[in-house]
Amino acid sequence: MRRTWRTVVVAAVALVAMPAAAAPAMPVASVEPGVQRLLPRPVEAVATGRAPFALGEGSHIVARGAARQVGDYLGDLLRPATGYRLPVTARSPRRGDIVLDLGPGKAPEGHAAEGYRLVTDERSATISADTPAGLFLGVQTFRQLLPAWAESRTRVSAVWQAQAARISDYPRFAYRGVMLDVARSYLTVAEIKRYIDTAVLFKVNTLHLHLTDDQAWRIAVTTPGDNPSGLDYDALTRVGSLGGADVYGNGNPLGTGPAIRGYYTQRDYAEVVAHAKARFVTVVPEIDGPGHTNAALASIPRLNPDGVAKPMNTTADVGYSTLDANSPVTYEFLRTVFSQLAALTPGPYLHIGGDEALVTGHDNYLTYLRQLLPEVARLGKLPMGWNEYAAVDLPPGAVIQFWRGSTLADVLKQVSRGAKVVMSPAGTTYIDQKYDPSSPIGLSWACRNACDFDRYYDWQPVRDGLTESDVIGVTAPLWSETVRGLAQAQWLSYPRLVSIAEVGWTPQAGRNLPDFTARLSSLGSRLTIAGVNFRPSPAVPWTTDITAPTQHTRTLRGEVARFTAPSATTPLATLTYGDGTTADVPVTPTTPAGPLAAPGLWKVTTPDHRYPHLGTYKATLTITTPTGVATTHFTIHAHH
Ligand code: TNX
Repeated sequence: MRRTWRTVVVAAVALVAMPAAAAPAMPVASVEPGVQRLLPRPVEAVATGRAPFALGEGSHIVARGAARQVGDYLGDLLRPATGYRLPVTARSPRRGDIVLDLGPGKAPEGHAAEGYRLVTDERSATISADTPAGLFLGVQTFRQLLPAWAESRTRVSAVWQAQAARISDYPRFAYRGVMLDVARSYLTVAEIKRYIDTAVLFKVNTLHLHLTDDQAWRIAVTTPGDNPSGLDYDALTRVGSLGGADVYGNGNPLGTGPAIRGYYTQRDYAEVVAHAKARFVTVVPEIDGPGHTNAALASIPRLNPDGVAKPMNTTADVGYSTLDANSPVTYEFLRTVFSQLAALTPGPYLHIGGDEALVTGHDNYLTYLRQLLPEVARLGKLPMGWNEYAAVDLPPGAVIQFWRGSTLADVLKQVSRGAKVVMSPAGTTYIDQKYDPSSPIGLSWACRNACDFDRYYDWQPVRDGLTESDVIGVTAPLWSETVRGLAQAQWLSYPRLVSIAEVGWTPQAGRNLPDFTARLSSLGSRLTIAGVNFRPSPAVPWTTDITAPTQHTRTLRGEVARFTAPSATTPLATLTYGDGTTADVPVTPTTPAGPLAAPGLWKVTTPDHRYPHLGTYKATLTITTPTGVATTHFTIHAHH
């Protein structure tokens, strides 16, 4: 339950000194102000004032045909916390069912690809869309209308209600991305999957994987039968994957420890792609070149003009390496790599990098792109590249990832010829940057002092002479020179990735910072309960959610409740037992907070408390944190 000032239930509890009559079996209901806390903000959402939707023991998920896979996904999400069976069936909807209604003309007009409608009331929660992707996005909205406890992987006592609302929603941009730099520091397949699972909650639909760089090569390439130059592709992982970004050029450590090593077999990669696809996320693989290629040059000697392998280099240095634009071996190599990647990648794009080729030479840079781009086309894919690559003529539909303005004239020229732009301006999308100088990890070249969610929110992605239709979306790159593993990746991502997700989803006119900040306040609970790390920004008035199950005991003892308190170091719990006794009771975090870790759930325990008489008591638990006071009520059936 939420803090009292946001709930409708404060009333109920005349603090009973005597056993309460006819106490409810469940904690007292609170209907959360659902539509006001959705992230990203929908195009149109109204609270209708009807009775809320209530998910119950007997609820079904009604989903037919191609809607079934989304129904299965939703069932898997909600079963652990609710403990309900939630069968996915084709029955005609009954009261309390979730209905996934798929069909032409169901989404808001003109938004068939990803648009959806969501109506919740006492009869049902109905999501309608033209496509399974639209249903999936509607499911993410519905998920946020439920109590944050719905994210729990274990059963929780809560009232599974969603505010009655009518929502009509669709994205501003089709491409809403996040980029993981697994080259500088590795993430396991399981970590990438977990990362995806969280990002989709905010309607992120693209995962850009930066697979190779100077420091390491992370994707297995098999040696093809047709191998004219006899290249040893196995060396890319045997040698190239052993690197990582460990230290700055001056030898100082980059992160909390050395970079994490590893690589993906093609099966691993396919597994990530399949996991993403099941969540309507497109994977965009990047093989950077002609610069950022030291790991390849260190793995395969023949890629070097002198035939001698470069040494691996595990500093963060870049800008010193280049493939040889004038060697046929280079293109033989690239053809092998990109054709294998294309075969494993259902999405339309192959990202060719193209950034910071500082020692390639301009003519050689042009030569490289003019030879590589036709290969991409031959594989049936559209090229994507960092904005430098707009130096050559691009095919219509090619995508320019705009990270800095230095090549703006080229970008505008290519856009006028039919190229599209994904905005990743470093100063407002690079989530690898420190939040502020006190951040233990992160770089600070692109954003120096105040780099919290507000800066990443408050910008206009259509600018610099570009029009709305030139821009297909946004991406938040998480460069990983300083990132070690999933928890740190999450810490840098949340809440800033949510800012970028809303920039990508919500119309500019529908966005403003105070409103976004207010909506963020309930995000901390949801992430805490989901077990997702984040940085509890001091600028957000984080809310507390409490769960306290009904008790059947004459002597109350041990754990009585759990709660979230994202930024509190010493929350205070006061328990009014319902028999005239009140006491401050101990709280302990399930996982402690640290400079790189938000606290986990807190537990409330009570010293043994024996009720004076048999009967039913109504207890009240109040949690006080620096950002507010939250109250819940629970029932104790005091029997023998
Ligand atoms: C610049 S952005 C890079 C990356 C680094 C990043 C660190 C871009 C296209 N190149 O190689 O990892 O800065 O913030």
